[in-house]
Amino acid sequence: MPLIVLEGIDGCGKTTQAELLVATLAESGKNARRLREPGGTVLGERLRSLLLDPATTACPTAELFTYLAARAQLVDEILRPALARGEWLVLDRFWYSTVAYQGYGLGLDPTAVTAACRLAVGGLKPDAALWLDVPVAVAAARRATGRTAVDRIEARGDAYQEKVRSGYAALAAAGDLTRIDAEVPVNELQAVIQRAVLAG
Ligand code: T5A
Repeated sequence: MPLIVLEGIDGCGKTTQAELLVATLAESGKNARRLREPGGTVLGERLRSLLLDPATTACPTAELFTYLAARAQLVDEILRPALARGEWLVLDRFWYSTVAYQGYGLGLDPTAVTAACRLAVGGLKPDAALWLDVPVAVAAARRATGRTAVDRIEARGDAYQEKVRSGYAALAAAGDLTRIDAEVPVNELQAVIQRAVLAG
């Protein structure tokens, strides 16, 4: 099961869990690493800076295609070659984020967004895609303890995060994501994720 995706609203705890999962996989002898979206390539990291910079102005469609450009490059330059070498990849966000954030969050047609995502990933399918679900207020409190600067997407506030969460719920209802209750301590969540990944 080499491609594992963790998803969720801002501050749900994905990055913490992605790092723990990579460590567990490495301990069991797997060649594993974490990659983040947008990012992971020179182009992707540059686009990430633009996308998260509060000084950037981008209409919803421009934002959509910028995320997709970062993803297309990551798939082509990093994901496919690494998977072909047998590496295990833990991906901090994938196309589900685009449907949730730009589709449900910004009001672009989720069906059209999904079709555009399909083009960007060229048929690449994860072996497990887990949605770490927490209420918006819990994620906001976690973010507040963890970091200082608020990026362009986070600055949209709780009402936006609620729409994004409803997008994840729709993806889970459609069978695209497996929902995991993430409103639990880090070590408990780690055990649940490990079981879900190993069960796959
Ligand atoms: N985006 C992304 C789009 O709009 N469209 C797209 O297509 C894509 C790919 C990317 C931004 O871009 C948007 C989404 C994002 O807004 P990001 O870095 O992925 O940026 O965004 P964040 O989700 O904000 O990443 P964070 O690192 O801030 O949050 P995480 O990864 O969810 O949470 P984490 O692990 O850093 O934890 C946050 C804090 O909570 C604590 C941690 O110690 C930390 O302090 N914590 C817990 N506390 C209690 N219990 C637990 N179980 C905890 N787990 C973690």
